[in-house]
Amino acid sequence: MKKVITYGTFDMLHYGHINLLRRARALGDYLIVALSSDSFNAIKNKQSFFHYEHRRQMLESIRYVDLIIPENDWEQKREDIIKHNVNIFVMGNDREGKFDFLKDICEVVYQERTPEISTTRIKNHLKIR
Ligand code: C2G
Repeated sequence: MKKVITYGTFDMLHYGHINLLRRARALGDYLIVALSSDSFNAIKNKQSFFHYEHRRQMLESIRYVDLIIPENDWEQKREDIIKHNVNIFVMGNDREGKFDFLKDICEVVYQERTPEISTTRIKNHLKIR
């Protein structure tokens, strides 16, 4: 079984996230999403509209997602990949190159971001903080 992992906040789930999840899952047989906790969002300077539990609830309803684990810090990736026997690490190419240090333990794939859509854009349009 080829296992894939990806990380993110996935706030206000939109089709850009879904494209990422669908493409990540298509690279293997099992997709783990490490979902940023509310405390880690604060470290990332991200104020998510939905708290972790609601973001988790929405993500787990997506057919491409097989397992959700919390992402609590920047440093846990290596441990997660080893612990879950992950073969492929996937992130959007807005962070191209940032995770190449993981190449000694898994394949690292940066996927094209979906243009025109972002949580920030949705929030601004709806005038949400
Ligand atoms: N994404 C995308 N296209 C968009 C918007 C987002 O492909 N239009 C991808 C991002 O590139 C990312 C994933 O969807 O791979 C989740 O997006 P965010 O929640 O914004 O992820 P981020 O906060 O950058 O999390 O340790 C990694 C961090 O947790 C990264």
